[in-house]
Formats: sequence, C-alpha cells, structure tokens
Amino acid sequence: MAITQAMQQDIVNYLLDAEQERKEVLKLTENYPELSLNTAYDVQTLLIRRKIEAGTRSIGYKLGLTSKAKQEMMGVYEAIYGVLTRDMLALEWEPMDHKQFIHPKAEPEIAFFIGEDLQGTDITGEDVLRATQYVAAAIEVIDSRYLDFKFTLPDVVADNCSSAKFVIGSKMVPVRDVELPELGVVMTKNSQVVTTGSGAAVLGDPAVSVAWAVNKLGERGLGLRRGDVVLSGAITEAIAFKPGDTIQAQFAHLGSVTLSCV
Ligand code: OOG
Ligand code: MG
Repeated sequence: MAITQAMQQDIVNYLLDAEQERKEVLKLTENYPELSLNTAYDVQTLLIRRKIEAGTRSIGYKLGLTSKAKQEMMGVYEAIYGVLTRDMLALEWEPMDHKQFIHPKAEPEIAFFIGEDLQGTDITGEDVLRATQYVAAAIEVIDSRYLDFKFTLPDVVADNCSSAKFVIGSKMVPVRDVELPELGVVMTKNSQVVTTGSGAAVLGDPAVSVAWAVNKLGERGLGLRRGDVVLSGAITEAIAFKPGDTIQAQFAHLGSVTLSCV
C-alpha cells in the first residue's frame, strides 16, 4: 500500500501531537511498514513546513548517526539529516526546562557556520571547508518522539531525526585554524567524565559528514545557504539527563559549552 498525501499529513499530526503533549508514541513503521526512506524525507519536509507556518524558520541542518558510537547505540547504520529551526536554538546561560521534553539526551557536536551558498551532488569535505566561515562547540539535545527512543531509519527521518534543541559555545573559530578530525572532546555530567571522543569519529572527518548532507540535499534540489548553521552529528553516544544535571562538552581549541537542566 502506498503512503498517500493524506496519510503523510496524518503522520505529521501524530508526530506534532507527540511533541506538544510530550508523550512517547509507537513508531510509524508499526502501522506503516511500507514507509520508505524517500517518503520519510517527504514527511520530514511536511513536518518542518507546518512548524514554519506556526511561526518558526529554518536556520540550517543537522546530521545524525554519523559516528559508530551513535549507530551502534541506536542499531541504525546509515547517516541521516534533519532541519534545524530557530526555536531549537537554546542559550547557554538559560536553564533548560526538562518539562519541555519526553526523554532528552545530550550529545557533543561541532557546529559549522556557512559563509557561502553550497549546493551540488559531488561536494567534497574540502568544498565544505571553503564554504565554512567558523566552527564552534555545540551540544545537541535529542528527544525522539518514539517509545523507548527506538526506531528504524525511516521512523527517525520522519521525526526530523529526534531534533529538539541545541546550544552553541561562545567561541567561534575560523575553520582553517583547526584540524577537525583531531579535535578532542570530553563530555562531563555533574563534573564526572561520561564520554570522550574526537572529530574523526564522525565519518572520519566532520567536514566529510557535512559534505554527505549537502549531496543528499542536492538530490532534492536543496543546499546550504550563507548564514546556515550545520551540526556535524554526535561524536560520542548520547547521554540522558534529568532536572538538576549539568552537562558540559569541553573541546580542544573550541572551548566548552554547557547545558544546565532544571
Ligand atoms: C537520532 C539522531 C541522531 C546524531 O547526532 O547522531 C543524532 C537519534 O539518535 O535519536 O542527532
Ligand atoms: Mg545529534
């Protein structure tokens, strides 16, 4: 059975409801086993369109499942991309209210600030470096709308790749001043080290990860625009947090970024 436009709208309502009511829902493929990856990206587009109609705007993209640690954690072995919207941008010095989430987790990422438009289907990591103005430390908060944070590839893509919030560190570094694969990161929770990694964990090089997304977007006639922010994908596994927890990602060269949950 093909997934009709009407079914896609039903799915969007189902996911938006779960997010607004902060409730976990059964993954889509339980009821729509035929949901393909391509249709899942169509659903994601519709979902973002609804959010934009409700008053936010698109400010860039995020990569997901680009590291082995994340792929093994989620049991999904393919990279994905989602859309970042303005309402997802959280400020480092503002406490993050746990009540807005279902079951949030934090992951350390590298944020790319894009200085010129970049579109195509044979874009390389080098092209990405040329188009990038700055990089900065980031923490992404993911909050899958699915029961127990479990999903298949089309499920997570339709759910805009579990996107919820992200925080960017205050230090913007010219991309040519750092060797991205060698950038080490230490993540702490309440001052205890919980995980460590380096940029190379992300498809060997975070710039290659961003290039992958540009090429995927290119297949849909889309691309990066000057001013976009792109999150490279988590370098380590994601860490669950609760009210009272402080999560910090300390990067070599990029400084640190902190999230305090209340
Ligand atoms: C999917 C989103 C993954 C990342 O950085 O790998 C992601 C998930 O794990 O829920 O954002
Ligand atoms: Mg992420």
